Amino acid sequence: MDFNGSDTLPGPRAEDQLPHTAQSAAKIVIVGGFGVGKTTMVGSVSEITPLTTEETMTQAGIGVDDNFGSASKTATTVAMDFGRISITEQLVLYLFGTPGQQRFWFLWNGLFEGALGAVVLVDTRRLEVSFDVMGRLEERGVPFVVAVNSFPDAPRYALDELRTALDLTPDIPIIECDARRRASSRDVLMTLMRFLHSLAMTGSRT
Ligand SMILES: Nc1nc2c(ncn2[C@@H]2O[C@H](COP(=O)(O)OP(=O)(O)O)[C@@H](O)[C@H]2O)c(=O)[nH]1
Ligand SMILES: [Mg+2]
Repeated sequence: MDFNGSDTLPGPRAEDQLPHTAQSAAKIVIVGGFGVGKTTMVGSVSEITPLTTEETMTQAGIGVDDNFGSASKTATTVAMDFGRISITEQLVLYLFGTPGQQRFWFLWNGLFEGALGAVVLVDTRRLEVSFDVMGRLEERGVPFVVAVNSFPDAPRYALDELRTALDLTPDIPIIECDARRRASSRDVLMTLMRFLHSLAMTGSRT
């Protein structure tokens, strides 16, 4: 980056300014296994240019990151994705896409701090990855919904079959999505917001 010899950082861009009507903000995390579509989802739904820390996969990741089913993927998020979406004129969500790879779990404690809820993105070719992620959310008492990202070559199951396979209790919402589509990703977030609202109404947390 060229700072023209100045040691000051560029100021915020106009598109990054919060609407003046915004009154409350919530932190939402988007978690899931490697290559499941977290960066894609944050990118498709964010109203600001998302920040993404990606690095080209190196030898260091080979054999460590389970690459099955994502052979064409050459970049992986090492830190996180960050985006923002206004749900209403008053409510703004800050989105944090977090790596599911085991070697980045040390980042998780901080990333979950203050999170209102989570979206667990699931790839039906690698359901087993989701168990660890969901277990960690449960440990930390972060409520979540499950979004099944429909890849064309992934086996398709009925949602209640997936609910059973993932061992989800009946109250946890599970929906299909296409993380590349803004409307679909937005639906996922709205499902989470409705779920959080219903938990607040009943006074319970998962
Ligand atoms: N067909 C299809 N491809 C997707 C979808 N979401 C993501 N992808 C592709 O899957 C690859 C991995 O997605 P990425 O967002 O980088 O995964 P991440 O590791 O979870 O951040 C990319 O090449 C995306 O273009 C989806 O809903 N459908
Ligand atoms: Mg990513």
